[in-house]
Amino acid sequence: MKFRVTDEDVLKYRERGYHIIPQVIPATLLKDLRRVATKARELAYRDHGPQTQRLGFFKDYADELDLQPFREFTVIDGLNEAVQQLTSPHHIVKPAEESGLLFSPKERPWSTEWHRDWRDHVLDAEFQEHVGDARWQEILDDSDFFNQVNCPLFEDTSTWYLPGSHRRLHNTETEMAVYRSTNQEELMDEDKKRTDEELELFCLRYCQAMPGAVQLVLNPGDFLLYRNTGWHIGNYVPYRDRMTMHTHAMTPAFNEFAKKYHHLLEPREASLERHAKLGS
Ligand SMILES: O=C(O)CCC(=O)C(=O)O
Repeated sequence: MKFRVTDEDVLKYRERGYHIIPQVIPATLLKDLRRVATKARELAYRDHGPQTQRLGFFKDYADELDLQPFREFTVIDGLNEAVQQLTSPHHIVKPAEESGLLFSPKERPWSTEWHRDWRDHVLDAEFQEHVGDARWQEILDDSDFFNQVNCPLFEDTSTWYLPGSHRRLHNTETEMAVYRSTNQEELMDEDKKRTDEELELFCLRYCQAMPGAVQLVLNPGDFLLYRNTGWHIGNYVPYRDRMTMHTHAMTPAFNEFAKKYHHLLEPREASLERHAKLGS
């Protein structure tokens, strides 16, 4: 096997909810990816405003972006085998055309709220109607679902994660107190109450307030796989040159789930887009 994954890594991935495979991107591909990611960042700022944190679905940009390096990323020799070792033989890294990149903002710091993907982004009534607690617990326990990837082209310390939270149906009181201590408007300083430095430190303190959370330190080409049903957060500063491949390890079951319920996430996506534009 090209990238080493031990039995202990597999066990830890199940328990903690994240694992980093070091340096999966070879140097020549890293150079090509940095070149196209720089162009992609311009397009992201152009289309979603200077405070945006992502560009998704490269296939929508096929006329403007050279997609070849992204295609090469998804089929890096030995990568799917390493992911499958950590998860199951039917996991596969999502095709590049359907993937995206995460960026640093151009103008001001900001952070997302602490969140657990999917459950926190759909309305309660719709969640109960379409999924419900019992099915959700099965999904949390099933590693076929929600395996997200961050793979940075430059050093990246933006992502924080709370190990072991990915399989819990309910949050603790302390976690909810941290979550409720602020909101997205304040974390983006929409009222422009803070200087850039005050805002940066405010966001950092909010990340640090989550008990047991770890700041993930990713070097160029490191491949972070994480169950994004665990508490996590992205904390952004313009001085960090962030360009991070952002994708998923997919399975047939997760594909089906994502397609079936994609419409439930639309209000959340519209809200992030609105915040990114307001924040600029
Ligand atoms: O920027 C990050 O690393 C986190 C992104 C995030 O929170 C998400 O995709 O749900």
